[in-house]
Amino acid sequence: MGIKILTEHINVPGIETLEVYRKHGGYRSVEKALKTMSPDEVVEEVKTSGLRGRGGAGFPTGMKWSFLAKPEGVPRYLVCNADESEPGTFKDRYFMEKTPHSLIEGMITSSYALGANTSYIYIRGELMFVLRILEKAIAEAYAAGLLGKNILGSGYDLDLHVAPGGGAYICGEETALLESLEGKRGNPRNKPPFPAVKGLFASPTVVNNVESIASVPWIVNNGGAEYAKIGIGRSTGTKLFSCSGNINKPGVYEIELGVPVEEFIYSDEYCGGIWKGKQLKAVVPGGSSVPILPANLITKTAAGEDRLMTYESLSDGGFVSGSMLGSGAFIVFDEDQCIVRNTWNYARFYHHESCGQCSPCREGTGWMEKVLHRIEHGHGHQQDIDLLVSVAKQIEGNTICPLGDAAAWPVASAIRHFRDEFEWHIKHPKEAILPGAVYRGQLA
Ligand code: L3W
Ligand code: SF4
Repeated sequence: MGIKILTEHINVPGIETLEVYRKHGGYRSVEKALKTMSPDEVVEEVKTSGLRGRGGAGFPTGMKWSFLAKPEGVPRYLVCNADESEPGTFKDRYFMEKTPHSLIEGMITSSYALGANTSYIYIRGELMFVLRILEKAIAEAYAAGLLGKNILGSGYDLDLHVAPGGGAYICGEETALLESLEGKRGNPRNKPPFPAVKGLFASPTVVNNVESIASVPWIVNNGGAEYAKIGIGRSTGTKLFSCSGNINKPGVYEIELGVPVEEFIYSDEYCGGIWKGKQLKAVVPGGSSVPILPANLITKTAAGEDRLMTYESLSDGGFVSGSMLGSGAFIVFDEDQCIVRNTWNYARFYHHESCGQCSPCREGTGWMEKVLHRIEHGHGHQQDIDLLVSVAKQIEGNTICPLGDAAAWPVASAIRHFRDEFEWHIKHPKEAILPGAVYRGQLA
């Protein structure tokens, strides 16, 4: 069992209450930071820790905090992105539901570091039951003097609000989230300016994922240097993974970054191997927005090295500039899964969720969905495969927000790694549309 930073006490009965949470060391970071550290010292510890954003992009949290503009007389905000909607991602919901005070503690310590006196948790609209859990915990924190005026007699004030979204995936994009929080339609803004300069209500704002914020108390309690010792290379600390698909033990696992992917899939401590002893076909390591990797590339890189659960190791060899660790949604496909059907399913999702502001995304996601639909339903043409690649290329890098790239990558990577499966669908349409029909060529 590796070190547990976020989930050590997650199964303690009553941990969702302030009383039990405090008995297990809860809110120590608030006492330490507010009474013995300056805000800049907290920022320095987070920088030293090497903590990277857990929402998908892996951007260094301390660096983001140090970008926060501090004009005189202008309020600053911390906004927690709890709009978890990425297909395959359910770590933040699980975490908030089980241990809401961990997030609230992280919000107080982080808001203090940033000089924010009003902060928000923007939560996915479908998670009303989690919103109620958070609101109850926030009320307990106010009653105990951990929120509100003059927290623990330190002179620092913080008001914390929970705001539900309306259920649109795009509101998880940080600038769309801010628009939504301001009461407007959740359309992404052009960047720059980044939220750190002009964010909520045009004020400097930091937007961080739930898990990133919840990692801060441990860093404050133990020091950034201790955190940096956990993990490997530039992938420091622990990370939550939402594991789903054809595995024996789906669920949320906290791992020290650097565990070999093979161990993660097959060990009983984590995914427990492929369901019913079937053969592994492919893995989407970081949520539907990242490329799919075939079985032969998920445990070893093209150079034959062990692939590790890190930001650096999980890439598909230059196809995507960023990491494929993404939001930590580890989706496993066994030999009975159809890649074409799955790719169409993703395309349908992105088409539905596109906000429609930019033409490449608005039109391109629709075209990809239609072409994939016809291939999956036995009406594909040979040229459709290159057409899909061409549309994906024209979307990538040409849109306001990353939803365009997120729609293009799964399609382009599925074709890159499973082209023969697409060709089989087109050449054998009557066979391919039979219920349960799967191309098994690449498994031989
Ligand atoms: C100030 C600069 N700030 C960058 C900040 C920026 C943002 C962060 C990362 O997308 C990915 C996306 C999804 N001055 C700055 C700066 N920043 N340069 O750093 O920015 P960026 O643009 O690299 O990414 P992003 O817009 O945050 C996130 C991918 O995550 N994803 C989806 C996740 C979905 C969920 C969910 O449902 N919970 O997490 C999965 O892989 O495709 O590529 O804060 O402001 N010069
Ligand atoms: Fe909207 Fe898509 Fe453009 Fe993002 S890329 S702003 S979702 S149209």
